[in-house]
Amino acid sequence: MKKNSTTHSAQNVDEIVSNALTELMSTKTLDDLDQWRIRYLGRKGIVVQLKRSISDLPSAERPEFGQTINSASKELEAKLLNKQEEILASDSKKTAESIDVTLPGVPVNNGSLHPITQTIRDICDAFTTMGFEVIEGPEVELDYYNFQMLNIPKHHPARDGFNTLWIDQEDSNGEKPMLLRTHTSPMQIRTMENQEPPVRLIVPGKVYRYEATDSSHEWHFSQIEGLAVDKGITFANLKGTLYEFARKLFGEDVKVRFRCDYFPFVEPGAEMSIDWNSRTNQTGDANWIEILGAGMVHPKVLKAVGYDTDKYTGFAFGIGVERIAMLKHGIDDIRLFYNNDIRFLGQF
Ligand code: FA5
Repeated sequence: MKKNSTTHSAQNVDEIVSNALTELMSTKTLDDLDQWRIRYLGRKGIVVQLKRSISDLPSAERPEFGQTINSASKELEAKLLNKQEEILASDSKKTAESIDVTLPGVPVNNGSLHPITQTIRDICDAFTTMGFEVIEGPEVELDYYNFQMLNIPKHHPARDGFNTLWIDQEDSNGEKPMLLRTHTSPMQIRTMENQEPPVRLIVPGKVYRYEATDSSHEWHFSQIEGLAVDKGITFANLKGTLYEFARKLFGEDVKVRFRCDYFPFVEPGAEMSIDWNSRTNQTGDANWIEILGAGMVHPKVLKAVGYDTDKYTGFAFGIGVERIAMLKHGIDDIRLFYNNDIRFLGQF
């Protein structure tokens, strides 16, 4: 309403109030209601314009017209509040009605342990029931523990087999003394340096090698080292322990192959394999997957840590965890474990 159209009569005010209430009845939302409030009760709204127009009246008529406008204004404000409550109540009723409590719930996706973590736990369980203790060691290791104390001095050709990732830090001789451990075997030395026999432990952990990946090789993977040193330990104890481990993990009828192998820190050395075809219900000749290296701890290694080799002998092994997980679940590509594809990981 424009100022010059404001006429100064109670009848005119009644008309304005009546129009306002008709409009108010048709508002459905809080937004509509706010537009209505601005139009009638806002700072530049119709009620304010009416109030300003009082000064145009002869002073005798001003009080009565002022009262008319005040009561009109109060009425509009009260109706505004009522309408607001009405709209809010109907909104919450609509929300409540839109929830169908009889619908089935949305399934929640539970997280699960990574298959390699699960396999590490299974392997550790198998060995702890045989009396082995679980320990851990550093992934950034010294050449001294990773190679030298394991009978692999500098320039030994066996170093070529462990494609090493060196830490880029030189000592005063210009040599790099630190590396990412290429196997868990350094923990054999770290333990024996600080503990007298009997020793019976396993060491799960990550290892790193600078090598090309394929379906059975990763550049970072997990191993579980095993070490037992005591009086009278023989190669038969080693075989018996590893066969029992295989049976615990894969069942009584697991098909295992044990063959000679060479590692400078054991004598004699061996490797153990499991038949992929019998694990995955395939026919034909055995398809052997190497799962671990092992052997009797070399007397040079025992002497280097100060053990009496006339009294003590021991066996050691290093298990490839990913290979065990592949055989357990019939997974034919090791790289799947670390692609972080939830469609793969979600199966475990
Ligand atoms: C070693 O690492 C020795 N330290 C094992 C050992 C310990 C021997 C104690 C004697 C006494 P090797 O490099 O073969 O050995 O690795 C051991 C196992 O780790 C292998 O049998 C295999 O299962 C797994 N492995 C080796 N290289 C890879 C790789 N690139 N990716 C995945 N698994 C691997």
